[in-house]
Amino acid sequence: MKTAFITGVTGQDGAYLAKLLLEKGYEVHGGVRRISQPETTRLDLLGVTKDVVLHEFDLGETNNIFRTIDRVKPDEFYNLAAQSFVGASWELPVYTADVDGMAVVRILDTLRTLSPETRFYQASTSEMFGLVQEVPQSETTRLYPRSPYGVAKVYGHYITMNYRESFGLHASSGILFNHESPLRGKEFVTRKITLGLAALAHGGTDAVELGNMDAQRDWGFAGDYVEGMWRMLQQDEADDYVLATGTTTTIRDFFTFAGEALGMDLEWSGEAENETATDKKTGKLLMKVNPKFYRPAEVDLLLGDASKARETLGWAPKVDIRQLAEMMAKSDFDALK
Ligand code: NDP
Ligand code: GDR
Repeated sequence: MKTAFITGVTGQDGAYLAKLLLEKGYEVHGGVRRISQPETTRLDLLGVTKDVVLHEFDLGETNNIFRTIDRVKPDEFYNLAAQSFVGASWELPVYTADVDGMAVVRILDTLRTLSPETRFYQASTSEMFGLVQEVPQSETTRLYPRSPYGVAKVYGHYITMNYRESFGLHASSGILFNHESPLRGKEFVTRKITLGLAALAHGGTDAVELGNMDAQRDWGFAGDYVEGMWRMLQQDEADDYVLATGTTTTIRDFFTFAGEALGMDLEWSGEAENETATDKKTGKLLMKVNPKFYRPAEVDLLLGDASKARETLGWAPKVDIRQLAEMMAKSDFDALK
């Protein structure tokens, strides 16, 4: 039986990956940080909490990482934990640098010392591409991060590559484009939209307030993406791979797809700070722009080229953007019943 350790097991991807690895017969260990109220909601929703061995774990704590790896010595180590909200990274730049950047070398250096046979996965991100250099973006696209989060993740990405090249560790980075699900954190735009629309569909009156409606994202389903992570660690050679759908969508269009999934008929009017959406059927205001959600620097367009993952890993996403919007909107609608 193989053993895996997942940092960030309580997060969206951690929960889906834990379920996938359990189904594949792994012994799954996960890192949980100490907070005032232990939170295993996502693992509970997937019905796997009791099957995961949980360890007290914090990315900021070098000796804790050292002891945990010494105890578990996993066959595979997935580093999914992070301060993952781009918007918060301008308010928490030093913390984000430590947790999303420095922590990666804490783990890699411990693996090098204690468990060099362990295969390592780093959660890199399309946010590293930042200011558009080319479209679509692939493993060879120049990096130009636009947020403290993106900058920290670039360090994590390059130090993973460096430990692979310096010490021969089986260390891979997945450059994942945005992936969502009903388990997505409520602060991310897709979930904020589907939660807000579900409440409006149930008779609520609070329009969803959003920022930049023109940003474009390549959105896939988290369940598909964790399968790609696992496939990367099954290769004989470690490498870096983009996972993406190859389709990009504006925030506005995602909003429309989610609204339509709940039976709404959207009408858009105004521009920029004055943009609004209403439901033609009821006349209800569904969305208004609030500039407080604009970011100091924006990533305007993400569109990924996942040919390498398709050809080498045999990986392909199964859920398209309309299916994803519908899945999330209906899940939130049902949960509010
Ligand atoms: P989530 O925000 O849902 O989960 C983050 C996890 O990290 C949570 O389990 C959280 O714990 C944990 N965590 C945060 N800080 C620490 C810390 N100091 N020590 C230990 N654990 C900590 O993120 P996702 O599941 O969406 O993303 C997983 C990874 O993939 C992240 O690294 C993210 O940056 C990256 N990524 C995500 C993409 C996406 O679209 N989802 C795309 C590309 C990359 P707690 O539950 O206590 O908060
Ligand atoms: P992102 O996701 O920054 O791409 O990072 P997010 O959903 O936060 O933003 C996507 C785009 O939507 C615009 N936007 C808003 N965003 C939020 N959160 N709230 C709003 O009200 C709002 N209005 C418009 C944003 O400006 C942005 O352009 C996610 C995270 O999962 C990262 O961890 C991961 O690395 C990247 O995806 C790939």
